[in-house]
Amino acid sequence: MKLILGLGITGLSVARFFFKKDISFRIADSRQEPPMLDIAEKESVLSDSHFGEWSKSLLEGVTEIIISPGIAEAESIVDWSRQQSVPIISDIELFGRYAKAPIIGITGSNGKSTVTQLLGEMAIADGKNAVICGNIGKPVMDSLSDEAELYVVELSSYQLDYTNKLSLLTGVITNITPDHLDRYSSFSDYISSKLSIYKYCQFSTVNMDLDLANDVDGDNYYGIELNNSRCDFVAKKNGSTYEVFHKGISLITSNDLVVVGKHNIENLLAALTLGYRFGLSLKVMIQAAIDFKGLEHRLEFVSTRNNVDYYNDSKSTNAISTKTAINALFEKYNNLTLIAGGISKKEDYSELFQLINEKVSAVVLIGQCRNDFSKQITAPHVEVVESMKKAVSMATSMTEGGAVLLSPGCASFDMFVDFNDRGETFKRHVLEGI
Ligand code: UMA
Ligand code: ADP
Repeated sequence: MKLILGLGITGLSVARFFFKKDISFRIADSRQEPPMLDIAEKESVLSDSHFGEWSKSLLEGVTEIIISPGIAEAESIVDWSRQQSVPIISDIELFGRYAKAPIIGITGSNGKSTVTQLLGEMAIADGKNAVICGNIGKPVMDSLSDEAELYVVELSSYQLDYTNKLSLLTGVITNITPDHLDRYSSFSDYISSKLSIYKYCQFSTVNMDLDLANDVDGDNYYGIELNNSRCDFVAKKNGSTYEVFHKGISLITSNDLVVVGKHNIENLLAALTLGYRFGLSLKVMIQAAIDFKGLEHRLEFVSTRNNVDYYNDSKSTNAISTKTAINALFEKYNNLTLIAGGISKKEDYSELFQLINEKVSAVVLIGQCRNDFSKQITAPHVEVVESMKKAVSMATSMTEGGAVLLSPGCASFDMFVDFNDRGETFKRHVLEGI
């Protein structure tokens, strides 16, 4: 008997799979009414289900546990399972047992979803039946297909933590900066979690700009401003333009792209290196990069009103991604108003505050940390408001020409369902012209 822990989208996808395969399973969630309960009931995939506090009896007769990534190691059920030597695996490990096509894995603190989507679009443009899945929002167990020719899978550190066995054609860590430190006892534990991806790679793809690059025994490398002969793909800056090269041959410049910023060049280099290893055509990958509009809520251009451009970067939930957004837009605008705040993470925000003080003309703060942040920001104009509606109207009144950027650098759950809800709310107020 298998035990599925968690009835979110991961648990539901695993339950559907076991139900279809006639594999007996029990499912448990520590909430009385887990998020996917209604759907699971409608699909009639549940029989042995338990909701509410974990109990040891859940483990009776269980030979393997498939755990949802949101359930921390510190939960009692994990501890009991370890004591009783019941193996715990991720949905990713289960997926690896059944996937017949090559798998490319993408992890990192920021840029995972963007690289996953871009690489998937490159493969599809090259005529491959490529499936984009994983932490990006589509559970891997809902994505298995006999027709798939390639799986492009976004992997979170949580998923990697519960993975023991997996075979990836290639994989990459886009970057590593402090994140999710509520789940890890130290930054070095988080780094180890990310680095574990390379244990599973037949060919390791390495970002040479990563501090740990020299510790990894890589097969394919990329980087910015590098004259390293080991690099397959590099980008060089000329004025405010980046030019991308493959083995010395110029392929594309940043002026050809819809997405902006150095980080998106880095994301492009990652996708090119992974795609080239799989055997995608360079020409097709470059055209797909030109056509790539970027993902919603990631430095997404919303609209221009009264000579002000509005950008939605709601997916920014940590300091580094807000720094990245400010740096990217500062290359284009010298008048920048930032909307930030929410639930701050357990990380050091001092470098972000310094950058804001140097480059941002006005700041509007929202959310739980707004008063705390306001004490540390000395930009010329700082306002603290209660709602997104007020934040947009305040930012609009403070900005004459230039750009307004929503890039919270914090989690959204104090005011919104999630980052999607936060971004949609921002866009609605911008488009309503408040
Ligand atoms: N649960 C418990 N007890 C707990 C914690 C959770 O019972 O102590 C239950 C919850 O009640 C919930 C269930 O576990 O019903 C599922 O939880 P989950 O948090 O693992 O969520 P899923 O809906 O299965 O979504 C997960 C990922 N969520 C997390 O890692 C927190 C999704 O990533 C991912 O898209 C999805 O699997 C498909 O692979 C989200 C995310 O925020 C977007 N990821 C983090 C990030 O990107 O930074 C890692
Ligand atoms: P992830 O899936 O790792 O959270 P996303 O592609 O969804 O990454 O982007 C999350 C946030 O990080 C967005 O604010 C985006 O603008 C920013 N970002 C995207 N790529 C990078 C990168 N390579 N380096 C730093 N920040 C990035």
